[in-house]
Amino acid sequence: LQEWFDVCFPEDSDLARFSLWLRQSKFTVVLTGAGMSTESGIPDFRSKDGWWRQIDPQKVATVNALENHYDLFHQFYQFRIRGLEKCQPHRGHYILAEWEENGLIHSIATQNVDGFHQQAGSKQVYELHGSIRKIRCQNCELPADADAFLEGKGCNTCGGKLRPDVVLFGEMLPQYTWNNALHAIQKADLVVVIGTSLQVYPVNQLPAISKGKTVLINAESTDQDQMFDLVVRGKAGEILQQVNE
Ligand code: BV8
Repeated sequence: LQEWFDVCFPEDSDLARFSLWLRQSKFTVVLTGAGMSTESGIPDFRSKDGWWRQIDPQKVATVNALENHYDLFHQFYQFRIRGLEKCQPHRGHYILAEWEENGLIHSIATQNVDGFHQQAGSKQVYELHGSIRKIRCQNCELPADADAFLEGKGCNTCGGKLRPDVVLFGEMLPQYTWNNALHAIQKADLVVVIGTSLQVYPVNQLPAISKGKTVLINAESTDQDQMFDLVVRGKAGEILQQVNE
């Protein structure tokens, strides 16, 4: 393996170390955030072109917004769902799905609600913040049709407000999914965190729980950089392609 290394990555680069750890690891868990989907054309939240630079999350991504400012809430999520229809997973999503297929990684815990990991073929995906593709009634909790939500209709069972099945600020994360992700991270001997500012609780507590090696792949620095064994600065899709070659 070492001589393969010296050929592929002459200098002892960060990519070399990441690639070695990935191939040596017995149980790797990947944790992704919005930075995993920006190369698909989906804005993230907190970098310079992020959603929260244009709109206050308290006004659209909270239960209060859903209950008291439904028009703005609905407009925000309708716009994001429609934006998704024009985008698809990029090469990086497909590489992670291949790595699961050939046993290089065990699972992906994601904060993303776009469903791109599953669309690219990943099977073991823990959607910690839910899915924007699924719609439910806020009142009776029954699933509803996405088109009904996009057309601004109410729940056809009880007339309640329809909403995407995402975790809004102040809402609990799905308990079963959270526990699965937590156990996977606790078992992992390698945790690879990709494209997240690690600002949102409780997901931002996960990297510190890992007893294994931790790698952070991110375009910008985060306030947890120094906690990682390795920080690879750059774009997720590009880095995953370079390591995959
Ligand atoms: C909860 C809705 C228990 C879904 C979102 C005060 C202090 C601490 C915590 C709190 C506090 N007040 C309130 C809280 C709790 C709150 C929280 O953490 N607030 C923070 C922001 C202060 N958390 C909650 O409310 C959570 N629930 O705690 O429940 C509870 C329950 C009841 C009562 C009390 C407690 C719920 C959290 C879920 C929030 N939902 N959105 C949606 O519409 O999507 S938040 C939003 O942030 C998204 O969900 C997103 O998933 C999440 C995380 O963002 P990131 O993925 O990290 O994206 P970000 O833009 O931040 O970073 C992207 C990074 O990628 C950047 O660094 C960028 O440089 C990089 N990048 C970009 N492109 C690339 C790249 N890197 C590589 N390659 C690229 N190409």
